[in-house]
Amino acid sequence: MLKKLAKYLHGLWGLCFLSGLGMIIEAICELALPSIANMVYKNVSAAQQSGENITFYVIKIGAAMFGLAVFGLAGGLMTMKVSSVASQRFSYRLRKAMYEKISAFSFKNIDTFSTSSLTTRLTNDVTMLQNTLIMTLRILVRAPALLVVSAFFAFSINARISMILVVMLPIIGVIVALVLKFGFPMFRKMQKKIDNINRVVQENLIGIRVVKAFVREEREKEKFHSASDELAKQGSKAAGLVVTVMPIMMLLMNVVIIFIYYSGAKNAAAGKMDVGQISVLASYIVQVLVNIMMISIFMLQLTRAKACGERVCEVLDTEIDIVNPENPFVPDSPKGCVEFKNVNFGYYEGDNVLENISFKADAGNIIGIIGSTGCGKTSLVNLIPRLYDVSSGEVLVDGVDVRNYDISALREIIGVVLQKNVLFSGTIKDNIKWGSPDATDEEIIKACKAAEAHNFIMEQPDGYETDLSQGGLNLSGGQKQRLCIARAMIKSPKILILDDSTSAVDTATEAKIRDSFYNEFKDTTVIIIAQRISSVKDADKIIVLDEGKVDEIGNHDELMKNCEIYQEIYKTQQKGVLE
Ligand code: DCP
Ligand code: MG
Repeated sequence: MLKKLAKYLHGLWGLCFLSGLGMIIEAICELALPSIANMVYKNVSAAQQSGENITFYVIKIGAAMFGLAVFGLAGGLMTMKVSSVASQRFSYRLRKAMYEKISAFSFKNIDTFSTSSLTTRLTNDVTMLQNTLIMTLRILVRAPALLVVSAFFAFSINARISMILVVMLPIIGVIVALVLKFGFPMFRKMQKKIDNINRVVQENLIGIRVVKAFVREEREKEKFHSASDELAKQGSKAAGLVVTVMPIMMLLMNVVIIFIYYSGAKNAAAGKMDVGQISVLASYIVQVLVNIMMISIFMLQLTRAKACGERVCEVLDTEIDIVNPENPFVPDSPKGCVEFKNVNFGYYEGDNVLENISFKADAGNIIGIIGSTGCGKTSLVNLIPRLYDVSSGEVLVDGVDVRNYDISALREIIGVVLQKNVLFSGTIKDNIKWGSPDATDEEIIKACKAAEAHNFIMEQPDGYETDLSQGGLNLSGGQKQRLCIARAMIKSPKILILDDSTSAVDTATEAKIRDSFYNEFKDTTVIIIAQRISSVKDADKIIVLDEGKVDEIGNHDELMKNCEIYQEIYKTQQKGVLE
């Protein structure tokens, strides 16, 4: 994992080095100042006894100490600045890489991560890694350096007393190892709880209208409270573990200090040490222990970062299951012929949503698909632009398996109006131009006229320049559907797939849209999924699906003769009309 993440530090190692250098400068100045002060103290006492004038000496040393302090400060500031820049760049690159990866995800990949979890991973988890990097750059060099130098001084003053450090190290090591062992799963759980909060908030915000319509505000609030509560509990558990470390460390430190004073006193009584030496020794040993503590806290941060790092790597390592083949096929003059050959399909291993589907749609045909809800209509058409791959069998476009196509080239010749369609914030024109970024105004108007959208667009306050709110909320359901159809039509696709996309449009308008397929899109193969027989009645072929299998294929008249399911649907719909 470290190796993978270190990749994003490429070119930033110079900054990391500068940051370490700054820290070393600061540490040296910090260690030198007390020793100089000690020396001044000794010289001044000696001078006082001999009656020498030392004003100039004090000013000189004072200035030197001031200079040293400023130098140390400069080192510290450099580290701050450089480590911030390095970690910001690191997180920027990491986020960018993740975002690019997620953009390349297939529908199936997206199904495995929830959007809320992806959001947490892109934001919270990356920020955690960024903070850890800053901490690493600021502590990693400084703490070990101070530790080693202080330990060296301590041992040079009195090696026997300093041996206490050797005794303490394994004890501290065991405590830290235990905390890390129990801490990691806690931190991982904590990130999951953050996912959960994001999910609750996202669902609530996206579905706020439904929430209000069903007067579910109180329940939603409760859901949010319980999610926050769980996070808080998990957070305090983890924090509880971390805070227990502190008192234990303090206790150990105090034990050490008592030991030093006790043995120091014995040595002093025997005339082996003076009081000054004892206090300097104590301060160096405390310095060593403080830095061990810093390193332990840093290790805890690392454990938390490890949990986040794994989650980030999970995204980066996801194998995208729908990718371009080795020698992708790019069609010169696509015709739009679609053929299914013994296609089986499921969303997971052992799932059978579509079974043994075979049919052929010649170029320019209009194909209707009809069947009860949940029978697999959407799943079937999703296979044509390769939004999902078949489990077995083949889907052919112009005689070539869609898996051999260059994905972009394949999707370029297909216009899709998905069942769950969305518009984006921006003007109506911007939204239509999604289908074809270089479209001229005439082409836009032509597509909108064909989709029966032109008239209502002209009634909007700014016509084609009218701003749409997020998701096109300021339009009616039927208006939205017609814009989505126009967006797909403007591509002049060879294959046009309409998944239940006129369900909110009145029958008269729908008939007009259908007429434009016959008149203006003669060469386009149109696949219409519909609930109403009237929507598919004039199709060249109608596929009747039943529980993932083809029940019957034929035109309206043929099906009326020999397809029971079709007759049944027709009867119930006629009944509604006659009554
Ligand atoms: N399904 C699934 N995972 C998905 C989408 C669907 O497991 N990501 C399941 C739910 C259904 C079956 O697959 O049992 C077929 O779903 P379709 O969306 O293909 O069904 P229809 O499009 O025919 O239904 P509707 O008329 O309601 O749109
Ligand atoms: Mg559907």
